[in-house]
Amino acid sequence: MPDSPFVVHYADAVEARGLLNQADTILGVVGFGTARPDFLPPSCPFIASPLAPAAGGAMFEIWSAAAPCRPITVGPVMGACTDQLAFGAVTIDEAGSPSLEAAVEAAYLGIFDFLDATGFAAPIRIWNYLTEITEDDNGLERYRHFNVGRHQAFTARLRQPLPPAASGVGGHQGASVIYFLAAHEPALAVENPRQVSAYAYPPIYGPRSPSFSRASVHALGEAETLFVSGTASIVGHKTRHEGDLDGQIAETIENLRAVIGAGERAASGPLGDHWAFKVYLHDSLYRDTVDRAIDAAFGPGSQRLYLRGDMCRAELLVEIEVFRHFELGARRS
Ligand code: 3EB
Repeated sequence: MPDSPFVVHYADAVEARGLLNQADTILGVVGFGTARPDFLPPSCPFIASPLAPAAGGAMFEIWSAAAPCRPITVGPVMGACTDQLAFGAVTIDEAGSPSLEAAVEAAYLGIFDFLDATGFAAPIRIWNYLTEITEDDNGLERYRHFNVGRHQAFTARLRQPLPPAASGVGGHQGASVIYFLAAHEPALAVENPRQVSAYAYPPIYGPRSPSFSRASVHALGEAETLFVSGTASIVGHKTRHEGDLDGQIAETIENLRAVIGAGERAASGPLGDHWAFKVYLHDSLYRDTVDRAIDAAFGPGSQRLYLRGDMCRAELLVEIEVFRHFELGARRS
C-alpha cells in the first residue's frame, strides 16, 4: 500500500490535544465552534471557521504531513509547508474593504502572494466559509458577490487551466475565511458526468460562475488522494427535490458515486482507502438520517465531521464532501 504524504483528522478537543504531541508535522488546524485553543503551539497555523459542529462541543480539522512542517506567514495568510505541500488560511477582511467582492478578491490575491512566496504554484483544494451566505447585499446574494471576487482573482493569478476542488458554505460565527492546500503541480481536475461544470453554470446563478472543479486527484509519488468538492442535490445545473430531505440525500449520494467513479477512472493507481466525509446540514436534526445513508452507500468506518451550514442555494438541505487518503507515510526528514 502506498503512503499518503498528508492526512486529515477530525478530532474533538481531547483527541486534538493528543495529535498535537506531534506538533512539528502539523500543516494546519481549523476550528469549528471554537477560537484558537490554548494547547495549540503559537507557530501552528490555525483558523476559526464561521461554521459550528452540528452537535456537541468544539471540533478540529487537523491536516498532518509525513514530514516536518515549517510555519510561514505571508501578508495576511498564515500557513506551513513541507517540501511537497503547503497549507494556508486567511480571514476575509470585509470591515477593511469597500465591498464583499473587493474583500474576497483581496483575500485570494493574498493567497496567490503566499503561493508565489513559498514556491507552490498550485492550489489543490480550497474551502470557502462565508458568513450570511444567502443574505442580500445591494440586490445580489452574498455568495454571488463572492463568486465575482474569486473569479477576478483567479483570472488574474491562477496558473492552471481549471480551478481546484472546493467547498463554499455559509456560517454565522465571526468572519468569513478561506483555507487551502497547495502543491507544486496542479491536481488532475475531475468533473461529474451528472452535473454541469460549476464554472460553466448559466448566468441565472449570478454574474460570474463558481470557480471550482467537482473533484481532483492529487498524486505524489505512489500515493494518490481524491478530493471531492462539496456535493449537493444538483443535476445538470438545477436543484432537485426541493423541500424533500430524503430525496436530496439520495441524489447527493448518486452525485458522490458518479464523481468518485470519475475520479477512480482518472487516477493512474488506486485512490486512498481511508475516507473522510465532511457533511454540511441545514438543520442539525438531519444528522442521523445522513449518517445512515452514508453507512448504506459507502460502508461504516469512515471519519465524519457534521457541521451546521447554510448552502449557497437556500433550498439545499445538505452538502457532502469527501477526502480519500492512505495511511500517513513514514516520517522523512
Ligand atoms: C454546487 O454544486 C453547490 O463555490 O466553491 C459546492 C462546492 C458549491 C463548492 C464553491 C459551491 C462551491 O454548486 C455549491
